[in-house]
Amino acid sequence: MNPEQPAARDEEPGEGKGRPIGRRVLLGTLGLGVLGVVTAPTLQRGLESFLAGASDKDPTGLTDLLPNGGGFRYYSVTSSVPRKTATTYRLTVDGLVDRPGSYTLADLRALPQTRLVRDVQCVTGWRVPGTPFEGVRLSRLLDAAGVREGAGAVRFTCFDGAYSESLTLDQARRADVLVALRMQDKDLGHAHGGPARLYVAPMYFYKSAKWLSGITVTKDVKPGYWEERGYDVDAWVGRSNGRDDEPTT
Ligand SMILES: Nc1nc2c(c(=O)[nH]1)N[C@H]1C(S)=C(S)[C@@H](COP(=O)(O)O)O[C@H]1N2
Ligand SMILES: [Mo]
Repeated sequence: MNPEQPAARDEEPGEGKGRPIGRRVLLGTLGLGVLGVVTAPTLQRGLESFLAGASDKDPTGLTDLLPNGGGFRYYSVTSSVPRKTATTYRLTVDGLVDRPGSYTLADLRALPQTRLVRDVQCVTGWRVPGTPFEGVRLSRLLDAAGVREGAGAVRFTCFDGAYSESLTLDQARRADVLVALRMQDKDLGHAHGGPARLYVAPMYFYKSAKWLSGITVTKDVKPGYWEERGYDVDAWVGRSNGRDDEPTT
């Protein structure tokens, strides 16, 4: 990405940085049999992308059993992401709050869980109907931390070391914004951003930061990874990014 052209849309949210188009075409010719053989992260990424695409056309539903099947594409802006387990995972809450702190996965699981079933819409066009997400309302974590006077936004960071997102405080406090621990009624797997990802139901899926590790209350919105590259901060499905998709909420 050329830093002099921050608004240029030559890089789509979800299209992995530097992944050549040719790879997808190549993988398409290899077929599904290669799954057990390919382990390199970048190849795996391209492969999962191919499989997700294949699942759209698979009447048997067999590819739904494969990583990120069921219509989802696997997206990461980094070529590899460290794995975090129930033992090593931490979610910190800091910034303009009275009680900064850190949650383990067990801490998050012990809080009241909210389950939402909504469509998922990526700004590149793919949509997955009726997907259950379950986790802790972000508003609960903000209330527990005690948001200070003068705060206006929330910034999210990820343990992939690169991705970030932001919401206004009003958006962050919506009842349909979760720190999700489960997706499709299963614990969130690594590929989908586990152990915990953000889930912003009414917005394009790039707002739903995977591998969530930090929640920082700030004064103003700081544009996230894709927003620095030209995508809308207020990413309402159907009312942003020049798109007219059916809203997801
Ligand atoms: N950390 C991180 N979160 C991310 C992304 C990413 O590259 N890194 N991609 C975003 C985009 S553009 C989409 S469409 C979804 C994809 O989620 P999935 O891989 O579970 O399908 O994650 C969003 N959250
Ligand atoms: Mo996306």
